[in-house]
Amino acid sequence: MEIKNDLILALDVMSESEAVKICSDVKDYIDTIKIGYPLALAEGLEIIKTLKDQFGFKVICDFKVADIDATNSKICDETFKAGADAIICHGFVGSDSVQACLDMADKHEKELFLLTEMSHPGAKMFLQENADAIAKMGVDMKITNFVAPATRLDRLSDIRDIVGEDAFIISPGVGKQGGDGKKTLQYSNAIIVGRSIYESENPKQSCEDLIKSLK
Ligand code: NUP
Repeated sequence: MEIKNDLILALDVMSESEAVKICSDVKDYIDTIKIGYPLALAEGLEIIKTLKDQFGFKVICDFKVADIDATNSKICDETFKAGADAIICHGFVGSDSVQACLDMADKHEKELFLLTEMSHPGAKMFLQENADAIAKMGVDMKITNFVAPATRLDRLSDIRDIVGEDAFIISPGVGKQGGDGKKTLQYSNAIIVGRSIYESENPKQSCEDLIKSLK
């Protein structure tokens, strides 16, 4: 996936009007947005098409799909039918659940991102000790897109080693969660940034400043 300025906007705002306002502000700098449950639950899956049609963005749906295989298939099918270019799934549920997501992504000729270790402190409780195995499972399943944390560069580096140079890693946790964008991009292909852009007084300026800081 080609991502302009190696920057994905996490659009966790709670209404279409806020979403459209932020997107209008940053559209010159961004071509890929990530939508999660906050906006999708507030506005419905139609928001995907609305933003794609209005701004021409690629849309990654961060639904952290984590159910049994049959249910994962249905979740992914609906999400791709609604226009998503990619979906994020969890790996801890095991390979059958992840394979269901992968099969549905293939069927729609769209992309799947496998979440390995999460970026927040709580990820150390259960997820961290299994994250390498999750990444390895992804490699064995021929998955090429991964999500790994900007908040722990040592772990991001470990995960890069496991998935290999040709894999595509996107990393949340820059800005509000404490991660550094430029350092993250030593290991990652793109950063995911939410609040430090959409909560800013001037999202356009924040975006511009952030992109400068990555160079
Ligand atoms: O490990 C993860 N950490 C994380 O923050 C996996 C994620 N998908 N996210 C998401 O990235 C989170 O739900 C939010 O949408 C975004 C980070 O936003 P912010 O901390 O920059 O506001």
